[in-house]
Amino acid sequence: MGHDFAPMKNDLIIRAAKGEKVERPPIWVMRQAGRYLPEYHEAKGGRDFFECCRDPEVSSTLTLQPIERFAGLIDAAIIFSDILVIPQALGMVVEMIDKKGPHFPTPLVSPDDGQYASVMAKDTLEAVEELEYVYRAITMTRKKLQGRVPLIGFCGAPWTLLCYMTEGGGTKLFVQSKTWLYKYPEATKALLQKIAEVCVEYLARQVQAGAQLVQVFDSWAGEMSPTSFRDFALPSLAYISENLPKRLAELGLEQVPMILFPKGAWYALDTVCSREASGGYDVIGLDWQHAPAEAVKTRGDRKIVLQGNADPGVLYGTKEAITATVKEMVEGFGWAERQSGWIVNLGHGITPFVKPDSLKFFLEEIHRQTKL
Ligand code: 1CP
Repeated sequence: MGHDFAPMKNDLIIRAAKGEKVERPPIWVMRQAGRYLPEYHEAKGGRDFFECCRDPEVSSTLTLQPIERFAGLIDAAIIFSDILVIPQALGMVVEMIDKKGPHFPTPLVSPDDGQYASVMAKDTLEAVEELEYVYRAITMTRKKLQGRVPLIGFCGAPWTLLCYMTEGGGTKLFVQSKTWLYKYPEATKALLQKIAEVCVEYLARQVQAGAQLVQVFDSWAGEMSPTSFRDFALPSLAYISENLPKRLAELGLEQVPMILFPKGAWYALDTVCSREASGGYDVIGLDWQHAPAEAVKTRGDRKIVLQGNADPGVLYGTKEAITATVKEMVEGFGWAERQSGWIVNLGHGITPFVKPDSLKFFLEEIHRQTKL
């Protein structure tokens, strides 16, 4: 199923993700399409969030908004969707409540719960078939991009998805997910493995549809202890990075760079930079609690690219504050000496109420300070 996409005019992020020397560091921003953009609200109108995800025309329009607004300053698009489409594909009901976030009316309660059995029994291929609308949105977006910048596909990491599936939404206490982890460890491992299998197939289908890099969002990795990360999260993350390349080869598709964003897992940076432990992610996303120079030291001479990691909150601050944060990154990631090994991003998604012009200034500062 080959597509006839336009040749790439800007493939900077793909070259950088492979560890190549590049003319400037590529930039994209997590959640770059979203609530801080007035045009997002305009295009979304009163529509339900998941309804927008399911409509390829709307999803591709939203994906392109930051690319158009920040033309020439931004080097990748990320498909407009959500990590919670996997629980939906596994048969769970997920609603998006305005200004509150995701809500599962019936989260997973215990391994004896009939819903756990039906999630586990759901056929993986059948589950990913239900996400056909994502693949159509990706293909449509690639066409609309006309080679301007590469398109990133994504999924939620198994542990982060398990948190939502058991908590039923966002949480501060992690009562249910920790109950699963420490009371039902075997059922938890089985569920993480099931989700990992779906992730592999789902990402492969996104690549088949036109995604040129993929990112795995482990937004709640920081809730684990180093031991629980090693015993629970890591095997499922390694399963994805080991099996996606095999699946792509089986489907006759080109390999794509893989990015892992284990938010808050500073304790595991050395581990996730190790191909033996994490299976082979090309890029590790850092949140803002890493000092860039320290993260570079931890990486050492391993051929892993670091992505990040400005505090998203700096975009509420002054131009001077943004300039200083950019300077710390440019120096800390050793841009002038290396000209490789770094993809610029924030340390987490851009937040609502940020003025789009503050992001523009951040992007311009990166361009200015990395000029060789
Ligand atoms: O440009 C883009 O990045 C848009 C695509 C995108 C992505 C990559 C969206 C749209 N969501 C995500 C990933 C996502 N979704 C993550 C991982 C990244 C992260 O840690 O932020 C997570 C945890 C979610 C779950 C989710 N979806 C939340 C967080 C809830 C919590 O626990 O605090 C929320 C608020 C959403 C809704 C959502 N997803 C995306 C948008 C634009 C929105 C806001 C919807 C709206 O109110 O209009």
